[in-house]
Amino acid sequence: MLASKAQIRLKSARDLEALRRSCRLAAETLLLAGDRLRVGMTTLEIDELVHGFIVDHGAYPSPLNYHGFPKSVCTSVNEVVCHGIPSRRRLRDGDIINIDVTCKLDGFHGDTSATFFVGTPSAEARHLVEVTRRCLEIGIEQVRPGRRIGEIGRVIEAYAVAQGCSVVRDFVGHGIGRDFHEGPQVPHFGDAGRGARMEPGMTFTIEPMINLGTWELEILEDGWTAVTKDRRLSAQFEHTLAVTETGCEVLTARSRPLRHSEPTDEPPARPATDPVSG
Ligand code: EYF
Ligand code: CO
Repeated sequence: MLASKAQIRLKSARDLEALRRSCRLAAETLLLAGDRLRVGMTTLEIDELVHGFIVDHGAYPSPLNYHGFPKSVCTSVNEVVCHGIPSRRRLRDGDIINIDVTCKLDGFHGDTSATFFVGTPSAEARHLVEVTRRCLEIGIEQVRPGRRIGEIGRVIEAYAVAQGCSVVRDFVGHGIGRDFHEGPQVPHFGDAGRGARMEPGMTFTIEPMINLGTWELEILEDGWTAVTKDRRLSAQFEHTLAVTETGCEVLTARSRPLRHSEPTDEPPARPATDPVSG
């Protein structure tokens, strides 16, 4: 989200039950999107898939009409940092795509995203995606009562820079609950001493956007799509978390690995025709 001041609302046990359900649905939707991802499909087809699955489960796709956003999911390809609008653009072999799913179920939002490989990635795309995945993991490891929010951004920035990447500064993680975006803001860069101290019942996202080149962005003429200023690749992963008495609960944790993003036990894809028997 864009930086803004908003109230931090602690969640009750009952609120957390509802948040768990919306977050589970968001996670299942992202798994489905990964299963269906193919070279040659359009990002509009991803939008239709996500919209249908969320609505079929009695929920609402939170991005649709949010501040006027025209679609149900954000699809951000290659140099697009975030808020890519689904379109008739066809995915090509070697593309990377972030699919950012948020749904509202029984009054609460769940928000999660991942970056996927379309076909076979370049070495630099694989490096960026693995660095970004790790940035989210190490951010999550900082979440516990008494720590400041700033600790999350400090470790993410240090790791990303050590790996030769940069951290987007214009968009940050956010509190989430009955509103899609609440307090606190969760920067993915900066000083450990900054921000509120975490307490049990806080719920927020961590969603680092990591670039291969400069962290600077431009917004395209459509008014939504954020792209890297140098048009080099950008990747992002996101989870929704709750601070617990002892650490945190990843509310959007997945029930199985994400196809086309995380390593799975599946054998690699076989060629269409068998090279031995023809
Ligand atoms: C007001 C939008 C508003 N904003 C944030 C609206 O947190 C998100 N994903 O993890 C997130 C997703 C969407 C979103 C989808 C639409 N919007 C976009 C860009 C600018 C803006 O300014
Ligand atoms: Co978010």
